[in-house]
Amino acid sequence: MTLLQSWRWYGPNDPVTLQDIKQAGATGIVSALHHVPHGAVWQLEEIQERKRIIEEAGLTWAVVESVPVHEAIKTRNADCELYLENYRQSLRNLAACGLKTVCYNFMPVLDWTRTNLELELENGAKALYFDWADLAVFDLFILKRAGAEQDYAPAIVAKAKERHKQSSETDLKRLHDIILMGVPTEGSITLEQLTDSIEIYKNIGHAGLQENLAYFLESIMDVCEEEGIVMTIHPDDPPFPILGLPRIASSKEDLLHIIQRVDRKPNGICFCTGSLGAGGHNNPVEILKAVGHRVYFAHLRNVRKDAEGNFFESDHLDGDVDMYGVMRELVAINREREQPIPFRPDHGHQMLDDLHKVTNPGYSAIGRLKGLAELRGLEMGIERSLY
Ligand code: CS2
Ligand code: MN
Repeated sequence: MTLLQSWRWYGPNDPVTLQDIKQAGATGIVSALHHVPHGAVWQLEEIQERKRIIEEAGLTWAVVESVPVHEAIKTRNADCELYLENYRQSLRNLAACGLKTVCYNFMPVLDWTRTNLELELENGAKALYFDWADLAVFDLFILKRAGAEQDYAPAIVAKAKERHKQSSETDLKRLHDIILMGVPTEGSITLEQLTDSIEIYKNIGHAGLQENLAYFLESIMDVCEEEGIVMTIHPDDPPFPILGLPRIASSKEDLLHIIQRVDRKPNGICFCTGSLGAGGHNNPVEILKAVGHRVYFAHLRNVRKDAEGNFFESDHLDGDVDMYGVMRELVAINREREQPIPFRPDHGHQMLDDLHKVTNPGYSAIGRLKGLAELRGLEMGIERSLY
C-alpha cells in the first residue's frame, strides 16, 4: 500500500481545477469550507455539497484542512464553551459524511507567516520567503510593538533600521499586507486586531497556551473516539516565536508534549517538513521517528536556511530537509497502517505558465505538480529498493 497522494483544493473558486488535480496524479483531496466564518458550525448540507463536487470529478475528499480553531478557544475566553460545542458539532457532521481526518493549527492569530511571496529564484521561478530583517521592519516600524527590539539580534535591528530608511510607502504597504494576510477567502486581520491579540497572548504565555490546547483536545476527544475521527495538529510556521506571540508546536519536544499530555489515539500530528525544517533546532527525520505513531497526515516540502535563519521554500528534494530520510521513515510507518497516510506536496514554486496567472501564494498548479511527481518517484524508489 502506497501513501495517498493528495492535493489541497480551496474549493470551487480555486483557480486550480479538480481536472487539473487529476492530471497532476493526485487522488486525495484536501479541502475545507473556507467560506464558513471561523467558529461557526459546518452544516451537513454544505459538507455534502463539497463532497459531491469532489466525488463527481472522480476524486475523494481525504482530509479536512482545516477546521479552524476559534480564537476564543485558543485564548480560552468567555465564549470558549460555545465554540467548543460548535467544533464538536462540526466534527460530528463531518463524520456523518465519512470525513475522518481533520487538520488544524494552534498558532495564535496568524497562520503561516512569510515576508515575501515572490522571491525570484535563479531559474526565474518564484518562492515564498521569510526574512528576519523584514519581519523586524514590520514589527518595529509598522506594528510598532512595545519592546519589539529586544526580540531581535542587534545585527537584525540595525539591518531593519537601514532597510526601513530605504523602503518606499509601497514597499511598507506590501510588507504589511503579506504579514497580515490570511488563508485565501478567509480574509486578513488588521494591525489593531494583531496588537490586541498580542496583549492577550502575553498574559496567556507559553504554558497557558499549552494548557488551552490540552483543554481543547480533552473537550473533543470523546467525540473523535465515538466517530472514528483523527485530529492532526499542524506545526507552527515558522517554528519559533514571532511578534511576541507564544508558540507551542515548534519542535520535537513540543510535539511529544502534545501527544503525551492528552494521550489518546485521535490526538495526532500533521507532519509538515517545511514548517519544522525552517527551524535550526529541528531534524525532521528524527522528529518523525519520535512521533510517527501519531502521524496521520503529512505535508512534504523543503526549505533552505541561511546563516541568519532566513529561509526560502526550495525544491521538494533539494534543501535542508533530508527528504529521502523523511520519505523512508514515512514509507516504513505507512506499511504498518490499515489506511494509507495522505500526504500533499504542501507548497510549490510559481513557475512556467503559472508566472502569468493569478494564483494563491504557494498553491499554483505546476510547482506542486513537479513536487508531487518528485515525491512519488522517491517513494517508489524506496519501496522498490527496500521492500
Ligand atoms: C498550510 C497551513 O499553507 C500552509 O502552509 O500548511 O496553512 C495549514 O493549512 C494550516 O496551518 C493548518 O491549520
Ligand atoms: Mn504545511
